[in-house]
Amino acid sequence: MNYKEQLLQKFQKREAVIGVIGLGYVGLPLAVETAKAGYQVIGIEVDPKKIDAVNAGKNYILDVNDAELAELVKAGKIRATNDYNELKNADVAAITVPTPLNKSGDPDMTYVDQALKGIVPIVHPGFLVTLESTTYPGTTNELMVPALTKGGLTIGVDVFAAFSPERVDPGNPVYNTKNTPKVVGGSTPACLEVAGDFYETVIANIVRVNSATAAEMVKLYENTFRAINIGLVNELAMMCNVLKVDVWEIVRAAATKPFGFMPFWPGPGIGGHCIPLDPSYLSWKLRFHGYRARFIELAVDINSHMPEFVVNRVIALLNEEERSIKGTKVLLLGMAYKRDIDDVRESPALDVLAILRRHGAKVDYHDPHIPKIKDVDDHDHVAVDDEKVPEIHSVPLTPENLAKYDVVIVTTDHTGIDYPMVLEHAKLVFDARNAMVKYPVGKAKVVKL
Ligand code: SAJ
Repeated sequence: MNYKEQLLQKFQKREAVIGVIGLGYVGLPLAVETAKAGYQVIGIEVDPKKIDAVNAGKNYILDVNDAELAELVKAGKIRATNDYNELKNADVAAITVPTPLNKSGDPDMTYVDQALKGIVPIVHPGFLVTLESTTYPGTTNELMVPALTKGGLTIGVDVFAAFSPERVDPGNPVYNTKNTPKVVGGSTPACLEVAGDFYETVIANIVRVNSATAAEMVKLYENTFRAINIGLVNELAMMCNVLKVDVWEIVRAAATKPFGFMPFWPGPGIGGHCIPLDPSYLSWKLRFHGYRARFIELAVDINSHMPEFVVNRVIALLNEEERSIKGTKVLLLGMAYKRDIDDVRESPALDVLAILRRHGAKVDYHDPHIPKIKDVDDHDHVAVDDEKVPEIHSVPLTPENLAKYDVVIVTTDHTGIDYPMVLEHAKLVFDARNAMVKYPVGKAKVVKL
């Protein structure tokens, strides 16, 4: 029996041991679903706090069921470690580490490189490595395969490599790791067969494509589609502001078209670890082939301008009352990058905060999901994790506190906010998310994006 058949048999009998590299918002849900499918799962994680939490059966990911994780850990089906040697008898390693952009906007493959450095010494004949982290087209074949085969193994014969993009929508109440169709592309047909068969035992619906590069492109297209359409509706918001029409009414009415249309909504910009970054992986790669991805560049330009647009709108409102932004007290309602989650990564609210600060405004925030953040650095206006950077805390949303602020800006439309109370006690509200639309008018003056 050859190595491919050995692996396929182990998958059928759930005898394979599965490593998941990176136990974040992608890796931990994958580890749980893989263990629930009957496999022994070993999570490799660099953060000791996460390792201890998992081994204590304590969940820290919104989309993972606390009791399920605790039960699987108690049954010994999942454990976490930072030692790759614990994978020496494993059969599969799924890489689910971050793939950020660096300061110059180029892909930062540090975490993928670190994962490969850990896997290569333990990889053995009859081993499957799948990459799930969103990355530039060609990563699997140009970066991962050479690393796995430099010790003499042959791809598609004794070692198998595939790309299978994560499609996690944090906080989505309907779609999760188990029921979201999973695209899989192999470095060779045998790699596709092995990876497809593995994922088929864990996830309901597998979509096989002809190559790892095709699978990489599928993911980038999905997220580029979103970034460009969000950019389009953000430009529509700027056009509506010029024409003095209500962009929210325009989109709402357009969305009544039952075919050939999909609504996107304007906002203060785009955040998260995917949509702001992933399209740049595609444009970066194409630049090496002398091709300029103009739609992507334009979407990045418009979306990254939205925090400035929001601040300029507020400055114009104050100007109407012959007041300056300097010294104005502003409360940002929402710091998370989207509603009902606790993640501030790339959040546009951080940019709004930094820009307001640069104009001399006095800014606080309230976010029920985010009790504190690292203060924002005016220079590159990104919350830094440096220990010495002070923290700023979410202020309680009370009538007394609201009365202290000249302007309230709705930057994230969390559902758990007492909007009627804000409308009653705030003076001026700039609603960048149209969160107030369904509430009766109160004393506050409300202006929408
Ligand atoms: N946003 C808008 N207007 C919109 C939609 C989104 O301004 O109409 C903003 C959001 O507020 C947020 C950013 O864009 O700041 C990204 O929003 P998102 O809904 O795309 O959320 P993510 O990045 O958490 O998750 C996305 C997934 N979202 C959906 O499919 C709804 C999906 O694209 C990917 O599975 C995931 O990124 C990923 O990990 O790639």
